[in-house]
Amino acid sequence: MKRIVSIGLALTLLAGSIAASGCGEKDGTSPVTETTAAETTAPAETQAETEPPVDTDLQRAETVFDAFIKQYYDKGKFKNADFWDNAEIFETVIDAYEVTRDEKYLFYIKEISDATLGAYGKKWTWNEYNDDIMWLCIAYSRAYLLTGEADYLRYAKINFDSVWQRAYSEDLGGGLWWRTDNQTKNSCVCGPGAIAACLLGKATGNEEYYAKAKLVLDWQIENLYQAGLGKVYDAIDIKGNINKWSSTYNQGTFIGACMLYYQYSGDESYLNKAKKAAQYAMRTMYEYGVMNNETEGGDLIGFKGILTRWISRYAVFVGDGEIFEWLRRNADAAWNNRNSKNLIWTAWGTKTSEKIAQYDVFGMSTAVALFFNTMLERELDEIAEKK
Ligand code: 7K2
Repeated sequence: MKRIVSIGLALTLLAGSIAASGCGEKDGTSPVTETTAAETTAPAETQAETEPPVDTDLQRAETVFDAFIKQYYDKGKFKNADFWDNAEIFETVIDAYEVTRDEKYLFYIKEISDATLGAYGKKWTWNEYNDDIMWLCIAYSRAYLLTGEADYLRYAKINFDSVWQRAYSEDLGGGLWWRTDNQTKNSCVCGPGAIAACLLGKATGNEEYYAKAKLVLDWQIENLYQAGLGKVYDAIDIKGNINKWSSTYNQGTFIGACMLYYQYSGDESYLNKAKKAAQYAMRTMYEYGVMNNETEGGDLIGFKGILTRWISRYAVFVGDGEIFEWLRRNADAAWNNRNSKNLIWTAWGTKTSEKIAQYDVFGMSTAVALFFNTMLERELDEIAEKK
């Protein structure tokens, strides 16, 4: 029987105060006929009294993680993952460690870091996409905050400082350029840039990083955010044309950036914006339903894992059970739609085909993030028990 993990997790990173262990059981019934070893549960009467109950949430998370690794992982590299896919799949593995504190994930973090540095070097500014570099800065900052490995902080800091230098400008009133051709300023670089800055502020104690986070976030709020709705717009071009499309990843990083900046500043207006943006995603974009879109192209397919990361941490921080109800609905649907290899495509409301060649690794990673991030709900249970 698998052990129940002790979960002293996200809030060490986010608020730094709550350490918890939890082992609540949740239903994981599945229509898939074959039974895997991981699903087998001893009947209650045959369970030794001293044995802990089976942790279904953890089993599901580990089952999809193991299946994903088996299919796509080789010595620190994910099959066919490009720079930003790799950064975000790296973040998903960091989620697994942050949520479970199981040391087995530290092995992957180190191996993925080694492979990432091997493939892309220690300085990533050869990449013309400023957003790509910010995503990897987030991954390395989080890895540092969780492990204390000084090199991780060094790579995050060097690269953030360099990309900030070239990406920040006063054109259009502020904000970060998406690429080095300086044509558009996008939420996909401003949100991650503000998050990376907050994490570096926390990691280094240097308040200048928080000042940078505020600079970018305030500009984004002014230019790429509809305050009434909580809707995050995609981008603005050099002529001032705004692309008002909203997406899970931009809602997610905006929520994360607002929450992190609130945790530093105590300015409630940021927390209110995180709330609005979370509600927009859950209520307006999905009407509390299962996320079953963003299935096209090489980018969209990886977006919703990013939303689960930041909306779950926000929900823990403010104690919002409704968000976890929604995430759990998504997790149940995704689990029930896994294929016989326990792989789950990014359309969580649709059965994953057995013909997996049609799927891209990035889109197969989002459910892994969903399962681990949904486990953060236990923090809420802990808080409720203490009250
Ligand atoms: O246009 C931008 C962004 O505003 C939009 O949300 C998405 C939608 O497309 C690009 S961002 C995608 C980039 C992410 N970084 C790596 C690049 O290779 C990739 O184009 O898809």
